[in-house]
Amino acid sequence: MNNNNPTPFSGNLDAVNHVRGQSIYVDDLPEYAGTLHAKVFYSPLAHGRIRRLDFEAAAQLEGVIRIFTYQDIPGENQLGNIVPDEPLLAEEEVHYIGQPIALIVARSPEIAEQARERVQVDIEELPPVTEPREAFRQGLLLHESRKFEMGDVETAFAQCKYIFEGAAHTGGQEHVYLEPQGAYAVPREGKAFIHSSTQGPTQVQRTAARVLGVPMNQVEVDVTRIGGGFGGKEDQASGWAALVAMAAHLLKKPVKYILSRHEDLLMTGKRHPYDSDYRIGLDEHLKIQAYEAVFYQNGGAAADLSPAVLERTLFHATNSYYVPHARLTAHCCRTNIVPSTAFRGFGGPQGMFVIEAAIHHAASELDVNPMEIQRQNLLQDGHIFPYGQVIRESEARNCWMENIERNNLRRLQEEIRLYNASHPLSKKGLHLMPVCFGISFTKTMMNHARALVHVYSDGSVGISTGAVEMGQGANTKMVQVAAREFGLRLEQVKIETTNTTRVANTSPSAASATSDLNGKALLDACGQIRERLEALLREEWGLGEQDAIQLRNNTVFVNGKEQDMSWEQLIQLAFFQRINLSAKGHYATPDIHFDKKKEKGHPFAYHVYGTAALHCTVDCLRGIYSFDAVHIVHDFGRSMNKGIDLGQIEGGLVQGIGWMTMENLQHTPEGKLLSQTLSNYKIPDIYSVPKEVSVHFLHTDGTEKAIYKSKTTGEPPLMYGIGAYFALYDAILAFNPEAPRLYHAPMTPERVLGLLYASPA
Ligand code: LUZ
Ligand code: MOS
Repeated sequence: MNNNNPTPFSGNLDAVNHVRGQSIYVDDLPEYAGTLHAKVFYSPLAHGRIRRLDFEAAAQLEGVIRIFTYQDIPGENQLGNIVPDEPLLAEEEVHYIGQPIALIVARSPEIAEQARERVQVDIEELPPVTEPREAFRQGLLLHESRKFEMGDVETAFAQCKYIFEGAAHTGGQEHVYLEPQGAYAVPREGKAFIHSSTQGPTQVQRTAARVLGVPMNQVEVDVTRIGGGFGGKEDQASGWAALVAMAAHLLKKPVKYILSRHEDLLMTGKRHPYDSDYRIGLDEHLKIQAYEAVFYQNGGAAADLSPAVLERTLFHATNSYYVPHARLTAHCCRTNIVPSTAFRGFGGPQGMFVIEAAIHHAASELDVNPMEIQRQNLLQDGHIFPYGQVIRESEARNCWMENIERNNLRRLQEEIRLYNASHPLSKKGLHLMPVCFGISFTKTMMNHARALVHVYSDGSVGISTGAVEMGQGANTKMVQVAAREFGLRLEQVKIETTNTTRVANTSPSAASATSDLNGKALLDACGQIRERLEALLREEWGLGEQDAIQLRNNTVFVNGKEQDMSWEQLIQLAFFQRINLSAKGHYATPDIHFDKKKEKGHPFAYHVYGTAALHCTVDCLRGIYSFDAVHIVHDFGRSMNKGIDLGQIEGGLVQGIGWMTMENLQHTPEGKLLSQTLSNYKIPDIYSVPKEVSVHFLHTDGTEKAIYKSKTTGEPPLMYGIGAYFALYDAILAFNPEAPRLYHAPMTPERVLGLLYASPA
């Protein structure tokens, strides 16, 4: 049955409930009678050995039910998935400030909090390490180092006309999802039922089962939606869920723990800070011949997802540029800060910043605009990434050229030049930021998904997938898929919660892969039901192979002609014929593979391309700045929901600009996070977003590997924000051409001011 009747829709089905405050998050669930509340007691020191713990005063507080330590854990005291190196509750040693040591369960969160203040701990202090380069020197690694190589780097450097080298730093980033981490566990006849604010229901299920010492079928995880994730809840939601599951299991009572914002800032992982070294070599035509980079990743106190994040840094270390001779090395360094974790872009942005810095460095030394170097080096079909994948359907050049033409960037450059010449204390800057992001989990095994579809006997449709709605519009896209496949209106399809008993063994909603993987699994399930309906109609109506049946507008069409049979009548007929109206779908991304021994392969289903032009003004007296406009040309393929996709681009851009300019995570040498409230950790607000953002949908054919050829939009736009750093630099150099080349993000107003008045390095 062929069904090409797209239901055009733009927007998010959750919007109405969101604005009415009727969307349900974990803390909005009605409470079961007898619910208890938990809080962790955490390490006050970054590194040490626990000598003595005294819970007596805490336990005596009225309303405290129990205090659990690692000794109470029925199963394994282990959170680590890639590397088993992270206890759920600390045993003899502590490795970062905020590390959970004990779980206090009380009648209310307030009592648990008071009890926490009464806990006494005596820790023998050990020297902490907070910087990745220092960790590397001491041999403190979370995982073995990785190296991607292509061509003959040394020979290529020897032949380069220009060589520049330097260092770069990018800081961490706090996710600041609106809904903090949290979970609510309810014992049900011995089984653990967990509501969790997670991107990965299966990760939570697996971890809770491990901690409880029970098989996975004794744990059910349910997610209605989450209030933002951005990677922070890809793996790090599991610990909170496992803790409440353990308490609920042992106390046989419902137990809930929703972190306060302060606890969340203190105890949960953030984007990985990176320190990097680069060396770039160009020929006389400004073609990059050789590039070498060494990345020191600050992974924090446990591996968490760091080895996978490290890998994506290597995959994206050359971004949208072709580098024939590359050597990229990355070290996963262990330090005494909270374990760093997934954050939109997953190490990719950190890699892209470094090559953009190298290009900026070269351009400023050679006194050309970085655009001249970019132009010579954008990816084209037939080029090869350092990891061996051959470039096909590259839109790098098209996006870049289209941006320059459509937005009159040559004229804008001239206007900026005139403005800067006539404004001694105010300077404008411009940077063009190309992005190329690989789509698929880099771990090939994770690229599969399932979906479950029920058509009820009244014709209404219920769907379940492994996709977690986190504000990104995954649910809307899933509903669109089912509606389109059955020729129904969106209102006829209901999407259910994401639940491990309906859809098992899910990959987390991450890697920008959610809609493609789950959407295609859903396509498979809907297709099975359609085939059964088609076979029924062929038999009932005596149709031949050549007759085309379509489902459209809630009606059956044969050879384009509307039949006197509505969808509801068809379903009733099928039900009376005892036809199976439910189906389970499956999808596994074809043609992807990667060989870690050779560090070569074809890891990505496709790439997303785009270019952003960022335009800013710097106040050279104060160091403050604003973004006048950002113009984006982005390759959406054939967007299936322009409203959602546009929202993803705008949100990603602003989140990226925040990371590059104002979000400043600072630790003391003792490992204490200084920016642990939202009054001293600043994220972009309505006043700091660009005054104008335009997004042009580049017209392309899309790719079969994307759902309906609608390329994913999740992570790629964050990396447009990297251009903010270099746009500001452009303005700074207009004021102070002697300013040293310093690639140390974020470019806070303080740092801008320093550079405006700095003498050469
Ligand atoms: N998570 C993951 C990700 O486990 N693997 C990935 O490749 C990835 N990429 C982006 C974001 N999350
Ligand atoms: Mo992610 S960084 O959870 O796609």
